[in-house]
Amino acid sequence: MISQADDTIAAIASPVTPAIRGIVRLSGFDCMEVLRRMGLLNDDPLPTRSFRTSRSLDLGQQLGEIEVDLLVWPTGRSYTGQPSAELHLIGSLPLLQSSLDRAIEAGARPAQPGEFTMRSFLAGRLDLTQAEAVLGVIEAEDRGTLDQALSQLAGNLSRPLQEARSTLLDLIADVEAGLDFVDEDIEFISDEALVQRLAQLCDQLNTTRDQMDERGGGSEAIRVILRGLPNAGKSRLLNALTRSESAIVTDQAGTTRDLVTVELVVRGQRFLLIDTAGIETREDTDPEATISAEAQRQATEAAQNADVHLWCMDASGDRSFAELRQSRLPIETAKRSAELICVATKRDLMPSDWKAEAIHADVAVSSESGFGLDMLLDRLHSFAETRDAGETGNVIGTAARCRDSLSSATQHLQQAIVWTEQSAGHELVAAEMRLAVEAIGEVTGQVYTDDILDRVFGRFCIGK
Ligand SMILES: Nc1nc2c(ncn2[C@@H]2O[C@H](COP(=O)(O)OP(=O)(O)OP(=O)(O)O)[C@@H](O)[C@H]2O)c(=O)[nH]1
Ligand SMILES: [Mg+2]
Repeated sequence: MISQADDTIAAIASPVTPAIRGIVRLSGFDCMEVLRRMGLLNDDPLPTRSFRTSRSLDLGQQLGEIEVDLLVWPTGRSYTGQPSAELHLIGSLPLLQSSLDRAIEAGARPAQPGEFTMRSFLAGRLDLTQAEAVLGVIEAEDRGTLDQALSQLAGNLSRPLQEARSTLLDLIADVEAGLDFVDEDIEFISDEALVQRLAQLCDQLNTTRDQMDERGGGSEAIRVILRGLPNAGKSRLLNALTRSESAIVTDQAGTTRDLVTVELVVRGQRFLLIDTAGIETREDTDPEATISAEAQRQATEAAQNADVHLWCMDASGDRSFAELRQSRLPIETAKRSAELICVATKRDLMPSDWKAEAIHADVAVSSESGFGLDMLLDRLHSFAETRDAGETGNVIGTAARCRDSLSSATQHLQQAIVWTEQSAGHELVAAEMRLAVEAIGEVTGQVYTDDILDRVFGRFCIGK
């Protein structure tokens, strides 16, 4: 991806749904030449500043000539740090597509996902955390994520890290300068002062990492809600999974009223299991009607924020998941990224050759014998892994990546402190400090590998 970072790329940069206006974006070294070949610019010398003008673009026999608003950044002073342009036209897909085709005929190449943003990053316009934030803004599903992405874009995350990095570079300079004068016993910084400064930096990095966690990074617990009819065995399943007696279990339908939330950690991944009242509607004349209605309201509200829905059904009953699955009713009002897992409960009450598929369930479990609980935990864990891989939570991707790098940075700093305290020699101390600088740099993009770049930019949509 990096080797060809200055050829001219083009893409439709607006949503490909009908809209009033649509945008075709171009960027690259010979972008102005491409515009000339498209008949949008003549041979006159261009101004050095960006400009906007109206032009007509010939889209061939069928579509004819259309009016476009042309925005041009003739020099490197653009978002991508390269000569760039945007064609604003009516947001009809055939027109946008033909305009793009014209650009490609004129020498541009179709852009890869994220390629515009990557160029911006390579030009030093954005650091990696900001680039991921752009992705966050593009993909933000809800208000909270959007705010988070925007504040990240504003450098909320990268600024303290840039500062820490530059302080650390200054300190390295002091330590290394001392190495040159080691025979003359000249010290640029005393060991005590160095240890103190390194410890401060560790604190600073830890604070940034904690802030990231608070903002809902990779360690954010996955909310798993247990739902189903009364007596389906939800509460007992919660207890079995968490090896606790957190929820009351009885053979009476309608036992659970309040939400019961218990934390569960599976191989390092945090989950919040939420037990709910069984789904029911009571007659108004029922003395329990008000309590029941409130319990239902709480359960529905919790369901809207859940990431995983464990829909429980008694295997020994005569119901099946077939209809539920088809209607997707259980997660109709849930988050777009929510996952539905259909759980057949009370497996121990069924013959040994009975299979979960008999009632179209994903897994069969028994809270009595423990059957299937591991399989269910595996399902939850793999959901967490896919989510962290960035398929649904892009800001989480940043946070997880940053957390690893920051942990590695603090480890190196701590090692530098140990070497200093043991008077192990300033060469070793400086080497650890350099490793810490690299680790911080991975976050802010000063040091980057193709692997990281591909991970970050590969997730963008084309045209961004
Ligand atoms: N044999 C057997 N009984 C179970 C199992 N799971 C639950 N039960 C029984 O089924 C009854 C209902 O269990 P609960 O866990 O309270 O059911 P619930 O879905 O929480 O019910 P509500 O809170 O009323 O909605 C209890 O008598 C449990 O002991 C199981 O795996 N095997
Ligand atoms: Mg219950």
